Amino acid sequence: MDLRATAGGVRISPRAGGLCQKGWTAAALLDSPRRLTTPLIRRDGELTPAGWDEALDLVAAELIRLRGESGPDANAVFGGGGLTNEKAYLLGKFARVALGTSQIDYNGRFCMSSAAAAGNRAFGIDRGLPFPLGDLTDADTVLLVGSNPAETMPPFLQHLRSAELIVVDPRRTATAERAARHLAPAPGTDLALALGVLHAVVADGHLDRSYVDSRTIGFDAVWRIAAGWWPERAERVTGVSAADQRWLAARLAAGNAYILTARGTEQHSTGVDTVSGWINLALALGLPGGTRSGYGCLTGQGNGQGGREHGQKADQLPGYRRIDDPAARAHVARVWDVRPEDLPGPGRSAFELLDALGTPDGPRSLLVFGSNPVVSAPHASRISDRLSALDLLVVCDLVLSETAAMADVVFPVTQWAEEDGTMTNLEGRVLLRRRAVDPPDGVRTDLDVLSGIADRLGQPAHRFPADAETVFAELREASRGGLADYSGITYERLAAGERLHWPVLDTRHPGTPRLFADRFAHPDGRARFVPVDHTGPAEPTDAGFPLHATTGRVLTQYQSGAQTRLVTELNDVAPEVFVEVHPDTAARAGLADGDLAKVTSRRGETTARVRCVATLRPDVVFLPFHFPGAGRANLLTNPALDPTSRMPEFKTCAVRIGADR
Ligand SMILES: Nc1nc2c(c(=O)[nH]1)N[C@H]1C(S)=C(S)[C@@H](COP(=O)(O)OP(=O)(O)OC[C@H]3O[C@@H](n4cnc5c(=O)[nH]c(N)nc54)[C@H](O)[C@@H]3O)O[C@H]1N2
Ligand SMILES: Nc1nc2c(c(=O)[nH]1)N[C@H]1C(S)=C(S)[C@@H](COP(=O)(O)OP(=O)(O)OC[C@H]3O[C@@H](n4cnc5c(=O)[nH]c(N)nc54)[C@H](O)[C@@H]3O)O[C@H]1N2
Ligand SMILES: [Mo]
Repeated sequence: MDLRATAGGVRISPRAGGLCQKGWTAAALLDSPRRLTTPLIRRDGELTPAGWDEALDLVAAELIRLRGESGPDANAVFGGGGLTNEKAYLLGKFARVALGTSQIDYNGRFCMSSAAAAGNRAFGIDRGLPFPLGDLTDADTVLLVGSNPAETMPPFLQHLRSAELIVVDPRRTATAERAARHLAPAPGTDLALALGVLHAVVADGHLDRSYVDSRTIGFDAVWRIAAGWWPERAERVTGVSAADQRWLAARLAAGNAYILTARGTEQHSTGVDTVSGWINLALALGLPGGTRSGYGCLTGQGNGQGGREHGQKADQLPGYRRIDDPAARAHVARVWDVRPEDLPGPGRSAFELLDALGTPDGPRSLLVFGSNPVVSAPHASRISDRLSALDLLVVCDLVLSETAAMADVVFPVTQWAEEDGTMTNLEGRVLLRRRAVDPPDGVRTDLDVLSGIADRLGQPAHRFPADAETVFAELREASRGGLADYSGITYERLAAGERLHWPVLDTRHPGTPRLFADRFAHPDGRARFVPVDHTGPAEPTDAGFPLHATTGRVLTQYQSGAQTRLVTELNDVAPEVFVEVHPDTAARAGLADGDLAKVTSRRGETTARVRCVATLRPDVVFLPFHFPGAGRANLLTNPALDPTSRMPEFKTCAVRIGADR
């Protein structure tokens, strides 16, 4: 397909659910006049065009200076779940080897980290779907918890065509509209709901005793807590009726059922425990590892799965290894040809890293690859302040994002159709994308940028190759023997059309589409029930801030909007931030549909256009987070972090709403 022929002509058909990832990020943007095509250096306060050598020399010299003055942790790196596996891998190596810094994390921390941590805890491994996507076609029932795929993953809906859908979401979303039943808990109360339904499973005789006995451990401790969560009590906390909870328990116990979670239930300061609550429910029903049943987490970003496996996380080495595990350090150090003791230890998590920038103990420089935290990080005004306090901010991007606009140096990079690389999809299958079009003149790949800086930092050239397949060959070795083992995957096999789900142990191994068919990944092969209890949002509502604000996405904008806001056909559908409000709540605040409202939390305020939505809970307002400046939903959000995943509480904070005058 000639992508350029479709450029500018992205077709949007929300009703038909026809828009896919390519629609958001691709065609029109390949040709956008807003594409960056030359490096930029800030001079006298202005970003001005510069040559590649000049910009790379400047960055390397500054990194060396800062390291000399303040030590290796003076330099920090922020990556992205949209980067290819090769980029994510090389970025992690670049941080640990070329910079010697422990200070690297990425935006996936804001995305799937809670589900990842809960999956590791229960199953001993984290792969979004531990079964092939196609299995869902045979489902009788699919419970979607905090997921709105009608807007966020339209192509995915085709797999759910024959299933009865049940949606758990405070809002009556486009997905909930298609569902057989919609349960609308108050934001941040999902764990109470999961406990209430688990109580009903046991009390009404749906517990799968033989599965619990043969494939799991820890049920008794979980039941000690769930026993106290009779559905009527859960109803008082969540607003979901006890009858609906009992109905759900019975429905999930009948036939082939899947429980799938996404950001709505995960992006909380209790996100890991909440996902554990849903996994406990799935285990009690005997779903994980069944022939046609299971639990899974729906990934988000282009490479949400692979991006979390190969070392751009603060605590991680390639192959989903832990950076504090001596055996893992020894293996990866061997592949990297460095000494294990020279590898740094774990660094700060995403929000903590951003929040430490430019503080006396924090990093003095930040290199950003594939993220726009000025818009997408919680308590965004605080993050903008921290970025301003840096000695050096370097951003690699295709466009001048809000974060790039603050940078000292900007590098223009290629995007998906213009370069080779692999991505790993939500079912753990590795996909090869070949360069299909020529990049604009003046643009280089992220791998080129890393290679160029590493070279100037004195690294030998072979350590930081710019060729994607060469990087992948090294990634295979680094991942060998790890949980996410890619050692048997080659570009050749992928190009030949093989469908390879990791782990792939050698070049003849067929891959592992169903991870839990016989055993879970803990040494004893059993899944763990994890005792968790409901505590609720970090910031409850009160008289001053009586409403729960929750945030999320709309069909025609992608993420921080840096790309989609530039595509007229997409942007025109939702060109400015809005706030969904129940008509009664709006009336009480003196607001009508179409008015400009001021939404205020303890951290800041956002000005947004009122959309009255009669199906919304009166105690909830919703804002999309795709918009910049004074329209940033993240001016409101609460950076309270989950103790395990360090996920911020994007999905609930206390606000009030009033007229904007
Ligand atoms: N159009 C579009 N598609 C996208 C993206 C995009 O920006 N735009 N981003 C991609 C990425 S990176 C991701 S991570 C995925 C995210 O995909 P989703 O998780 O489907 O998206 P969200 O809109 O963040 O959240 C889903 C729902 O959670 C609900 N919710 C809020 N609070 C709660 C709660 O306490 N409990 C429950 N159960 N639900 C709650 C919201 O009302 C929302 O409808 O989408 C991907 N696809
Ligand atoms: N309030 C609120 N905030 C949220 C969320 C929410 O639900 N509510 N969701 C969170 C989630 S799930 C996510 S994933 C984050 C996403 O938010 P961000 O981390 O900001 O991610 P993007 O907007 O995708 O930013 C990607 C940037 O990288 C650029 N880019 C794209 N591809 C490449 C590439 O290959 N290389 C380089 N160098 N640059 C590239 C794009 O042009 C864009 O400027 O937002 C989080 N923030
Ligand atoms: Mo995400």
